[in-house]
Amino acid sequence: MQYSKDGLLRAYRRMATIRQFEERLHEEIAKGEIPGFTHLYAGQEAAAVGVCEHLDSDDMIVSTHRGHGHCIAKGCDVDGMMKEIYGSREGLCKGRGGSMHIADTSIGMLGANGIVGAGAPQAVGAAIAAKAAGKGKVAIAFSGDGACNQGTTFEAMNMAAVIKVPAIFVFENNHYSEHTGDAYAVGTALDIASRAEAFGMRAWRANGCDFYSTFEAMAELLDYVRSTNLPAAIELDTERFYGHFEGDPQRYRAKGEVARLREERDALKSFRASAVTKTYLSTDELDALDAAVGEEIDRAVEAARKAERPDPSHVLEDVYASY
Ligand SMILES: Cc1ncc(C[n+]2csc(CCOP(=O)(O)OP(=O)(O)O)c2C)c(N)n1
Ligand SMILES: [Mg+2]
Repeated sequence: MQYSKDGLLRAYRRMATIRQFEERLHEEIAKGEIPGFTHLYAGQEAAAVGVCEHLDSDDMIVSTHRGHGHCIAKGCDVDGMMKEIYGSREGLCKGRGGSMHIADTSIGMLGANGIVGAGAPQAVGAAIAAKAAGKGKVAIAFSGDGACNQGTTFEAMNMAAVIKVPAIFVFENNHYSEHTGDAYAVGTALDIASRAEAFGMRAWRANGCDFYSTFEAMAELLDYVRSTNLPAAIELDTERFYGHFEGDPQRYRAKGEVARLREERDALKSFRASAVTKTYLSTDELDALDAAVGEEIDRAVEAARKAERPDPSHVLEDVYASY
C-alpha cells in the first residue's frame, strides 16, 4: 500500500495525541482534579486511528465508555474534550457529558456512552440514514470483547445483515471485559470476527496494536462496504495499558503483564520503528510532533482548569426542546 508522508505524520500525531491525552489525564485524576469516572484508551491508539484515518466528517462513528481515543481519531477538538472531562460549561457538550458522553455530531462523532452493547444498534440506525443519503457513507460501531457478548450487539448485526446497510462493527479485543478475560467470557473456540460471519457478513482480522495492519485491513473492508452498502466487521487484537477504570487495582493481571505489553505491543513504538526504517519519516520529525502534542495538552489542561464551571441556574438548559 502507498502511504503519503502527510498521511503518516497525521496518523502519528493523532496516536501521540491520544497517548499523551490519556497519560496526562492519568496524572490529573490521581490529583483529584477530575470529576466522574474515567476509562483510559492508551494502548489501543492504532485501532482508533487505523479506522478513522479513512473517514471524513460525513462518515459516522459510535463510541463506547472508553471513548477518548475514538473522539480524537475522528477529529474532536482536544481543548473542548479536556474541558468536557473537567465538567466545564465550555466543554464540547457543555460539561453535561463528561468523559463517558463526549459527542460532536458536526464531524460524525455520534457519541460515547456508558451502556455496554449500546453502540451497535445506534450504528445500524445511522447506517440506515447513510444508505438513504446515497453518498457512499458508512456508520461504525466500536465495541469491546465484553460488548460482543451482549444481545443488543447480536440483534444489531443480524438486522444490519437482513436490511443490508453499511454498518461496520469494529470489535476492539483488548482481552478484558472489566476484570474478566476473553478466554473465559467469550464462549466459543472461534474468534469474535467469526461470530459476525455467522450473522451473514464478511469479517476481517487485524493487529490493533499496529497502525499499518489496522489501516490496511480497513482499506479493504471500506472498499467493500462503500461499494456494496452491505455490513462488515473487523476484530482488532489490542491491549489496554491502564486499568479498566482509573483507580482499578488490576489484581487480575499477571505479574509484569503490563510492562511486557508496553514493551512488546506499543503502537507508537512500533510505528516509530517502522516509520524510520521503512518509510520516509525521520526520528526528528516524530520527536517534533511529540513535543508539539505535549504543548497542546499542557494548554488544554491549563484552559480546562480555568474554564467556567456549571451553575445550578443552568440545569434545565437543553432539557426541553423549544419549537
Ligand atoms: C449493559 C451494561 N452492563 C454492564 C456494564 C458494566 N461495564 C462497564 S464497562 C464493562 C466491560 C466492557 O468490556 P469491553 O466491552 O471489552 O470494553 P473495554 O472496557 O475492554 O473497553 C462492563 C461490564 C455496563 N456499563 N453496561
Ligand atoms: Mg475489552
